[in-house]
Amino acid sequence: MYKLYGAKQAGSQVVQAVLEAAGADYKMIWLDLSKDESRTDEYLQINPAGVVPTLVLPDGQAMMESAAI
Ligand SMILES: N[C@@H](CCC(=O)N[C@@H](CS)C(=O)NCC(=O)O)C(=O)O
Repeated sequence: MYKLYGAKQAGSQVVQAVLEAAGADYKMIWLDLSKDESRTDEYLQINPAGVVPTLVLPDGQAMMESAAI
């Protein structure tokens, strides 16, 4: 299963739309950017840039940059 880290009204919406259109099996993990939830130690280990979106592939690799995803 894919895991998409995203936020409301953020670029992650584009990635979410693609996952929906592809019928992909994914879990959405919402971060509240107003509470700096993309800056926690836990999230920075996944995406050192501290931004969304991050797409974690079924094999555990993390992809960043919405256009690349
Ligand atoms: N070029 C990056 C931009 C990522 C980005 O700046 N995301 C914003 C939301 S749209 C973010 O996470 N901001 C939180 C922050 O900078 O703390 C992409 O397209 O993935």
